Amino acid sequence: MTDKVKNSFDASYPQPVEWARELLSGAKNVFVFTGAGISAESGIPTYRGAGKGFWDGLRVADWATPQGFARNPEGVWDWYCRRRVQLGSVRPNPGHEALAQLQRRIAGSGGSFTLATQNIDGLHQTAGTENVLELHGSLLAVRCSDCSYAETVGPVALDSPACPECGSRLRPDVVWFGEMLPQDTWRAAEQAASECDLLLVVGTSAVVYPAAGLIETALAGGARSIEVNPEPNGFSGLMNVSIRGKSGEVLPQLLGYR
Ligand code: BJW
Repeated sequence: MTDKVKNSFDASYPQPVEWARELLSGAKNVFVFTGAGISAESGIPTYRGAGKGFWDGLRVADWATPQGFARNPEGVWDWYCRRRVQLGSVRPNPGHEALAQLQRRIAGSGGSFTLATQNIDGLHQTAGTENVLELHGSLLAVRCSDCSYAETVGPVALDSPACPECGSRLRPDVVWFGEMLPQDTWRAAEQAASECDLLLVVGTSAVVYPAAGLIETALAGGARSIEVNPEPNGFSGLMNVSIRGKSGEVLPQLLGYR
């Protein structure tokens, strides 16, 4: 692979998709970091963005913080139940599927592939990606507010939120603002980001920390970088290649699966 790496806005360089393909073909350790945008074409709204984020007009502090849950446990529980049930009718899209195939291709050629997602919808796993690092937990699981009890429940509504082990209140197994990320998952993601030679960032506004810091970790380690997003984020200027488009269309094209 050529030593020259330039931003895709450089007119003397190939089209972003071709250039990104070249970076990918020379990569041995790939780290993929995804956000809500990859599931948008599956019908799950993103969090942010005027007129298109499902948090538009919602007081986040009421729904996605431990304090909000403490004030209104039943309302918050029901809100998450409704969102969990909706997951029963969504399917992975070609973007999720292309990444699952990329993992198989890289594993088959002796390389390493790690996917860390901020998403809580389980669609990477349904598409076939293995060992997904769920940085913000899972909407398909619940856990106890007090003890270590946790359970995967699938896309169902539960009306009895008492822990079967200690009787305390169950809660969604997601990470709310002000809460620590699951530490083993976080450590694994940091290690993979620091060791990768290719970073692929898909469908995130990259404003939520510490997750977004994985981008900085990978870049600080010298990784080449590709982003796929219809819109720029705060890290776009640092990427080697920025592909402006929907991940369900771009990823199959980029990865050669369509
Ligand atoms: C497409 C597309 C298509 C559209 N194709 N793309 C440092 C600095 C400042 C603040 C902090 C900091 N460190 C910590 C903080 C506080 C806070 C934070 O980051 N706040 C910022 C928002 C200011 N972080 C935390 O509180 C975290 N915990 C923590 O730091 O603990 C440390 C600690 C704790 C206690 C004591 C001491 C220290 C926890 C963060 C938890 C985030 N949880 C949520 C909610 C999950 C549950 C739920 O769903 O209800 O996770 S927030 C929400 O945002 C969700 C997401 O995973 C996360 C990221 O969003 P994402 O994925 O980027 O989505 P969007 O909507 O923002 O962007 C979508 C993108 O897709 C856009 O770019 C579109 O263009 C694109 N797109 N269509 C491709 N078709």
